[in-house]
Amino acid sequence: MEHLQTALQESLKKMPAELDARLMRMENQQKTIGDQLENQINLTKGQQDQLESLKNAVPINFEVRLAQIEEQQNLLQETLNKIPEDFEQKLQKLEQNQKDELTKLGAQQSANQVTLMEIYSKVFWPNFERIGSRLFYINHKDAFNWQSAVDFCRGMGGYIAAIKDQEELDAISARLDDKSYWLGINDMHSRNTYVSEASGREVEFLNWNAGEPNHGHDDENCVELINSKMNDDPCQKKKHVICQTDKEEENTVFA
Ligand SMILES: [Ca+2]
Repeated sequence: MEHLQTALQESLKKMPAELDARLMRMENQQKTIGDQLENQINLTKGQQDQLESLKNAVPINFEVRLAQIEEQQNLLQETLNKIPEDFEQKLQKLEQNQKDELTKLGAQQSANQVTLMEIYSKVFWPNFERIGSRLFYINHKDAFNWQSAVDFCRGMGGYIAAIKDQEELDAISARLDDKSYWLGINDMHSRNTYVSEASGREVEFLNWNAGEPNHGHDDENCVELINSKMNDDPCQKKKHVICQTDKEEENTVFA
């Protein structure tokens, strides 16, 4: 019994050291597990935060809006698919329509202008007629010296005529008999410088008869038209006259 007691005591004496060591081991294990658990918890918490912020970022009606966007995209795609053929056709049609309208408008405008010009000329120059692109009045019956011829045409609301080109000369000549007609051309101020009475400028077109201008007797300063040709003749001689309505400006109403 004493022996047993001694052994127990011995054992009890040893115990604290053993217990301590075991307790230390357990404590360490527990600490390791605790650390791991804490890491695990932190990790989970981080994921949770992430999820939370994602949830906040997604709008509440996300699904609805996504569906709308999808629908819009489909519509857009359908429209885009249709564009090449439709668009080109429509554009061509539009362009053609526009061209047609412009052509019609142009024709209408020209017609209006002609009508207006005719009305205008009838009101202001009732005795003038269109010959080529301009209006003329040919006096076949009276006889004027050159200055009276100038005055006569002014009295008619126009100017004594200077012919602008061969085409006009031909058209006028076709309406004349074989008599003489004064033109609004002279070289009174400077020999061989032939000036238009209407414009005050040197004329650009002359069609002299053979041997003219001859400045006969030194007093042939006015130009007549006879048998489709021009001749310088004394200004005091009496002849018929041709009048025009315009001053031969670049953009006259009847140019
Ligand atoms: Ca002559």
